[in-house]
Amino acid sequence: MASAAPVLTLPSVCPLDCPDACSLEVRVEGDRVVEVGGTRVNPVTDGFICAKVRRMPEHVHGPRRVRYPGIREGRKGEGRFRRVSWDEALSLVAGRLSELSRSGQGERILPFYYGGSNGYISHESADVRLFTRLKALRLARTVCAAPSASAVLGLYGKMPGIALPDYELAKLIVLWGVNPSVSGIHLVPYVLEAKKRGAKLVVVDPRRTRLAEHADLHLALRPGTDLPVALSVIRWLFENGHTDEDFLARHTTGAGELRRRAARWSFEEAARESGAPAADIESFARLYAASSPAALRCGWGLERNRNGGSAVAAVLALPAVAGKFGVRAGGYTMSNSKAWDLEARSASGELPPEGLATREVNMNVLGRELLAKGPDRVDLLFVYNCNPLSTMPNQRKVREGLSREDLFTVVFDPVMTDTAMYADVVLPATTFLERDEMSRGYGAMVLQAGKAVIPPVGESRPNHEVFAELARRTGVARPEDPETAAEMKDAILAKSPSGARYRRELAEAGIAHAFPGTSGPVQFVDIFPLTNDRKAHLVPEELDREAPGGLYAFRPDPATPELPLALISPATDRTISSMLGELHEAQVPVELSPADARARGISEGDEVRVYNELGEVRCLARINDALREGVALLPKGIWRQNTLSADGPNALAPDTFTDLGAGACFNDARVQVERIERPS
Ligand SMILES: Nc1nc2c(c(=O)[nH]1)N[C@H]1C(S)=C(S)[C@@H](COP(=O)(O)OP(=O)(O)OC[C@H]3O[C@@H](n4cnc5c(=O)[nH]c(N)nc54)[C@H](O)[C@@H]3O)O[C@H]1N2
Ligand SMILES: Nc1nc2c(c(=O)[nH]1)N[C@H]1C(S)=C(S)[C@@H](COP(=O)(O)OP(=O)(O)OC[C@H]3O[C@@H](n4cnc5c(=O)[nH]c(N)nc54)[C@H](O)[C@@H]3O)O[C@H]1N2
Ligand SMILES: [Mo]
Repeated sequence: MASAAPVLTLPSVCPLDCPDACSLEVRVEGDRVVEVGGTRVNPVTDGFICAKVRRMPEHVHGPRRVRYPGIREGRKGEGRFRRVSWDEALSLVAGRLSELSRSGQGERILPFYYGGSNGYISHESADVRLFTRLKALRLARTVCAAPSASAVLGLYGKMPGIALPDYELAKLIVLWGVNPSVSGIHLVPYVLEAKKRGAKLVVVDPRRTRLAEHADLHLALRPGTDLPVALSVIRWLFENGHTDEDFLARHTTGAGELRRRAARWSFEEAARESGAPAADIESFARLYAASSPAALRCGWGLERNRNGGSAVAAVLALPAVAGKFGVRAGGYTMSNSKAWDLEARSASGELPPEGLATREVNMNVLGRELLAKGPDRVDLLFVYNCNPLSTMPNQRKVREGLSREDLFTVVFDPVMTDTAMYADVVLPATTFLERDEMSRGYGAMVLQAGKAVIPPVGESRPNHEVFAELARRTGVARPEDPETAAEMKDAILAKSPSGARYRRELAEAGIAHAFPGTSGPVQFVDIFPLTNDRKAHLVPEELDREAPGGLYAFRPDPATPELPLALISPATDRTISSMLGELHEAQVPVELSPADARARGISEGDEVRVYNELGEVRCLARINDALREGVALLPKGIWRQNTLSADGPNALAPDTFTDLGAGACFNDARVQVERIERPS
């Protein structure tokens, strides 16, 4: 029977954790989302979006959607819940929160969140207000970008980078530890256009990515060895007169010290550590010295190991040393999130002074924290905007922690994630299509505000509503607190020096630009480092103190003869971190290079065990000739249904810290792979 539901096409904005911040157009029939596509409101979106967000309708209305609050029945991890009212669920949760907070045990409450949907309204706002006033533990949000943010902050004070559209003007593009074909697809057309206009392309990545197929040079280095490669290029630039002395004198500090620290890295030494041929590293150095504008897109693949912070710092020092700034498309792009002087935390309401700050927990050691006894024991875990069982290191420990019978776990999510299966209370969250949001890109330098396109599915509620209600029920709400999305948005804009302009542009065009009227800023012309003296600090003191052995000190590969393979776990085009993973039932194989597979008698489709001292994953094998020898791959964010043993790469990822920023060392996982013999 034909339905009479009206069909509407409504604008929206993608707030998911991706550089591109797409402007969307959503087709809605009655209360259902039926199609999601891109528009040109954000010029970077250019009318197209990724395949995974096109599947939002299935995510919003799918069978794994959490529609009602639930209280656990059965054992932790079984995922059986009894439907309850919001009132019952919230009074239970608020009761536990109040009990701990009022008895001076706020530090037994761990709020646990990351990006989820990256919007300003949905995190670091009403949530932080609630948990700070309850004197709960504080969370160091270090799972991603902590080492790179430390490096950028130290060298350039988070100066924004080259705008994505400017890449088409470059004569040389370097993609370093980044895979835009998957992780930010709107850069790709600009790269291909630049190539068409004669630009050279260099890719630095342990595997031959899709864009590496188009590259003039591909440095297939061993994971974790970017630092010696970058330092050897820096050494060569200094020794062969390819530095811009005038620029170094006027705009930098620490050039002499950087030169000293790079001196030991000949191309041959860098080749020995990285496995990339010395002649190729030298070709790259010569090409970089000779080309302008040279655009360097630094990604996050190189940060996720013991040397990650120093590696990013050395890579980002390249344009300063070689004098590549000062022209459009010359310089670097890392994260552009700091193009905005917007902050939800300070706008969310009055918070206790810093001096009263509670203990901070590093999210990368969630498992350890949940298993701690004594004064540091966590009694209440509140997870939102995050799926830690899939995404945090040392999965076995996280699972053990979540299994603790005396831990009270709340999971607030739109879908029944692997983590939610371990909850005592599940709360249904709206997706971004069911609530108002304001969000910015960290690649595309645009700010957009989106309105709900359908009513909340089931009884789901947006974050800000639930955290405001919990604040009321725990007695920490104040009459002047901004509560609705509109109030939050107003408060955030009101705190920003540029807020009035953003508000006007949002009202007029639905989009605000960080650098209106241009394709983007020119580094060291329009914008300068946001350091105290407006100079680039090539060996910043604070980073030098923090890094073990000092900044730019190389820590060797953790492989052993028993665990020789480096397991990397990059982004895939199926999911965004683990999000949308519920839509993928198929087995996800571990990928091996042909040589490594042959040496182990492994053929395509075999069942294998991938193991190290932390755990063992049983899965299928795929032979991939795009991987260099010695590197294995299992993508990030896979769910329990995707492997034979119901776990993923994080079962093998150590919970050690990067040299800067105490970030995650996912790609320091060293493993062995073995074929599982079938009894015949
Ligand atoms: N489709 C999709 N898009 C995403 C995401 C997603 O999960 N799916 N995630 C989003 C998030 S949260 C982030 S942080 C970004 C991340 O986006 P990217 O920076 O692209 O990050 P990764 O996919 O982790 O890794 C990029 C590349 O680094 C390579 N790599 C691994 N180890 C090393 C190394 O030691 N050195 C070098 N040079 N390369 C190495 C990998 O092979 C991979 O090709 O993407 C965002 N966009
Ligand atoms: N092995 C390995 N692991 C990795 C990485 C890696 O490279 N290798 N990369 C890491 C990186 S880069 C990142 S950023 C982290 C990300 O790790 P997570 O922060 O866990 O990210 P997601 O898997 O996207 O989980 C976000 C969750 O938030 C939910 N959500 C979305 N919108 C809302 C909302 O409005 N409200 C609420 N309450 N919930 C919402 C989604 O449904 C989803 O379950 O993963 C890390 N994990
Ligand atoms: Mo990330």
